[in-house]
Amino acid sequence: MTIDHEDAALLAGLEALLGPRGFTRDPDDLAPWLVDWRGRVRGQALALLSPADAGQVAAIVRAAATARMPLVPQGGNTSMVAGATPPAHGRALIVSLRRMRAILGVSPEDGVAIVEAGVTLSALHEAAEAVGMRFPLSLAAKGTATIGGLISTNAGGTQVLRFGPMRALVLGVEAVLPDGARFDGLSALRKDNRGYDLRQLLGGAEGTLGIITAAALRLVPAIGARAVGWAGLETPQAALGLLRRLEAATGAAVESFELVPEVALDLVLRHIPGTRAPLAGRHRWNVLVEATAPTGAPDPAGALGAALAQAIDDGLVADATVSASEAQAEALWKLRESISEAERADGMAAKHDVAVPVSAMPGFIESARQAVEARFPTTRVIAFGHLGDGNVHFNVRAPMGEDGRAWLAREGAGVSAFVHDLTVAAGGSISAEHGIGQTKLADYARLADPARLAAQRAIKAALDPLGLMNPGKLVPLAPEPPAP
Ligand code: FAD
Ligand code: 2HG
Ligand code: ZN
Repeated sequence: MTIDHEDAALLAGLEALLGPRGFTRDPDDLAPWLVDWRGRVRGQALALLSPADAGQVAAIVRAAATARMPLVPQGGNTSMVAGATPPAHGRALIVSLRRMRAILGVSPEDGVAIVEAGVTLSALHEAAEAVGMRFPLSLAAKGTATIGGLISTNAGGTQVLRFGPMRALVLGVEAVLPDGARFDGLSALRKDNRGYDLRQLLGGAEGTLGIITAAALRLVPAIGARAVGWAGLETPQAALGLLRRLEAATGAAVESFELVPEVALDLVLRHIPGTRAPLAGRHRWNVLVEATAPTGAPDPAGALGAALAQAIDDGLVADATVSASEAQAEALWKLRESISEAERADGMAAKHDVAVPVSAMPGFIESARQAVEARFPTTRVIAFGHLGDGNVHFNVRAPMGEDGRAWLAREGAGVSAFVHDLTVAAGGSISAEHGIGQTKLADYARLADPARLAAQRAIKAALDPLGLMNPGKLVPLAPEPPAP
């Protein structure tokens, strides 16, 4: 990319501000951050900026506004929708929050952790556990995904059933707005009714309204015990029936309920070293369920085991097991959490993250699979995930033996449009938890309610009139007015 005189001056100023640890233009340093986690979307950037504190973030944003330079906020770059991947054309700078990883405070009394935006989810888990608390949101990318990225995508994960998504856990944020102003909303008040809630607006904004530099997050007491069960059954409908039974039988101790089709388990067993089948036989569908108990309460393994045994006797479940140790619990979770990695190792897929009303999801999974396989013969559907939230990842894999990348380039948009049309027809959302990013932008623009789009564009224009914050993500451009 050629650089004009003004951009060269901007880059020199930023290099002086950030120093060698915070500024690089070396192609080898940039390479991993120019491509999305799935390896589907590539972009380009003039430099990778890694500020050390919120003051440096504000200085970057002000300098970029003066130079009309687009900025792409980036955390762990684990986005499933290429939300943190810079644009393929034009000028942009990546602003990585990864150096800002201080745990600023953890208060068991207030049930609050205050952390910088670059802290990983795993580091937050550890900090909370160290004081007898826990942060009740988890997902497979926890070692890499950052608090800033999780808030900006309003991430879900495997505990939404009980604790809600990221937005429900954010008590306050500190952010730099597109004009360089610093918004200090870290006070973590449990009640605060001063009008529009900027904290919630920045949550799920995918970096289009500013850069989050720190957050105050809700903690809950650490658990006393947990039990993880794995059940094999015939249909998603049976799985949902099982969830309702388990909730009743365990006194609402269920906090995760994840659907795993046979095909996903097969991929994990084939591609992920150290995994083994949890049950003796094979089952078209499986669920992983976790039940927890507070300190001092009876171990939930008893109630969970009894309820699963009853479900077998009643013919709802074919076979089941309950973890007898923490190592067994971890081994069962590894089967569920490795699905994305195993699917990636297996080849390309058109990925979808759909929500429909919970009770409609079993029917949707079956009817949408049949429709996709009829319309795109030889593709292979893999639908897994958060059944209890009415959200599955309805991924469509390339036909066997085809070059997956070529197939995706040729058919991907058509397959996704087809799946998204079915989702909207079922009253659903084309993004349950991953966001819109780049990969869902066209279908979002095509299918979203016009009032929603207009309000979203108005908010973007009001807060980021120059359109410099993560352009090309989340907010579709308004259509060109018709020629006179
Ligand atoms: P990035 O990918 O770096 O960025 C994501 C978005 O946030 C981008 O738009 C970026 O511009 C913006 N952003 C990042 N940091 C900031 C900041 N400080 N300020 C403003 N904007 C910012 N997601 C789920 O919801 N549920 C799951 O179960 C789940 N499982 C996953 C499993 C795997 C194996 C992987 C790879 C991903 C998974 N994801 C899941 C998706 C992903 O982990 C989440 O979207 C996560 O929130 C992204 O965090 P990140 O730090 O990697 O953000
Ligand atoms: C999960 O639930 C993630 O494991 C990733 O949201 C989903 O890889 C996917 O499609
Ligand atoms: Zn998910």
